[in-house]
Amino acid sequence: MKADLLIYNIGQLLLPKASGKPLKGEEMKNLPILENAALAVQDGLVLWIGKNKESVGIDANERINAEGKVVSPGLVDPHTHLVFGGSREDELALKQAGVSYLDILAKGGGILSTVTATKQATEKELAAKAAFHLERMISFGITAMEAKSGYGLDRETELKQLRTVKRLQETYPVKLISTFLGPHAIPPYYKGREDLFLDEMIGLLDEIKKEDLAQFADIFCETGVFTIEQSKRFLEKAKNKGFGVKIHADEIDPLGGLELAVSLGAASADHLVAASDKGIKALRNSDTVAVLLPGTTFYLGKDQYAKARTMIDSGAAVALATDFNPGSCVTENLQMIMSLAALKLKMSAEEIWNAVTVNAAHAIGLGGEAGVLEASKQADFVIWDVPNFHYLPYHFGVNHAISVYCSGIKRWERMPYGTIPLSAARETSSF
Ligand code: IZC
Ligand code: ZN
Repeated sequence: MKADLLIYNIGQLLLPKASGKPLKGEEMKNLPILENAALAVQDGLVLWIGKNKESVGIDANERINAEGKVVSPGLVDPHTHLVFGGSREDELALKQAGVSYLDILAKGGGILSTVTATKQATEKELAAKAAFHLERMISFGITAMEAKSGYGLDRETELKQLRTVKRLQETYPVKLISTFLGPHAIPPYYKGREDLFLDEMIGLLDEIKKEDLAQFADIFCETGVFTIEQSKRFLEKAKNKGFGVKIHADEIDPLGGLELAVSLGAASADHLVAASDKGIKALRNSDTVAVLLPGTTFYLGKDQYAKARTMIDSGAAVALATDFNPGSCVTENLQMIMSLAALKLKMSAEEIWNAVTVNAAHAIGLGGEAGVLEASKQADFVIWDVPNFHYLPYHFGVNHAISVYCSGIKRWERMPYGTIPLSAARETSSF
């Protein structure tokens, strides 16, 4: 057998199971693993997966020794606010002084401050900045992800953000899904006339569809932002126009966004820290994926995390995401989120790996296409510098990726240890 590339001597090859539906409840505990494995790639696709000893006959142009370490599908990040202008480090001191996220927003800061900076940036500047963050995400092992608009709140700037995502879709090898989040905050001019603003955002849906600028529509359903009724109105319109739907639901107050998501057949309901028991029960009987964002809870300094255990134990499908954004979760590191899922959400390592691969893919309409490694699928994978899959969430806050491949091409690689001559001790140390 001839191949372009052979990765051999893989200690654990993680093979999360793809099916037409996300993994729910007990199914999330099942993480198929092939030990002492090898992986062959041809023309950007997985050609063959098998035991290392069976790979000897493969005639590969390039051979990479994984040195007994872990290889997984590329990670999938199903909730990010990738494209924005400026930054909000000035709000950190306000947070330290006890001013809440919603209070900062109500005073014209928060999302609204990013809206001002995003309006001021040119499309080229936005693309350069988003590309910087996107490349960092790839370095952390992400090969498929979602990016939302929502820092425009007017036609011109929302379209500018969505076109930026399109530009990145065309120039980067990652699978990038675009979401229109026009109803992300109420512009000050529309205070008291929220429905009028919502009508304006609904009015953009046809144009966005025509230019194929977004695959999903999303809304921030929260106290002081959009009500349940407004969320229902917007998402129903979007769904009727052929968009997949998502919702920022029950992050701070339990408004019933989860119940709404399930009733609409949403691809995902995101945040869910304050989700009701009724909502969690409804989730169990649906294919809506609960996208949990523990990095945000951590960053906002909250004690109460989403009830991942109750959700999974009652049979729901859970995914994890960074929520990368300039206000409530400023990190591109999905590996850090995997650690928070272990420590704060009490998810097992098997559940966590499924949550950042197959289930995350389902949450953005890429079920079976991303987050999997199977013959004839795209060869998106990561070689990790960890001895087993339990190790990654355990050792937190760092980047464990050795190299990251999209369609069989190495797109990121860390500096090999030993290239910086610090000490002879590193020759004998591992991890
Ligand atoms: O910029 O604060 N929660 N939207 C809803 C965000 C966080 C992003 C931001
Ligand atoms: Zn968000």
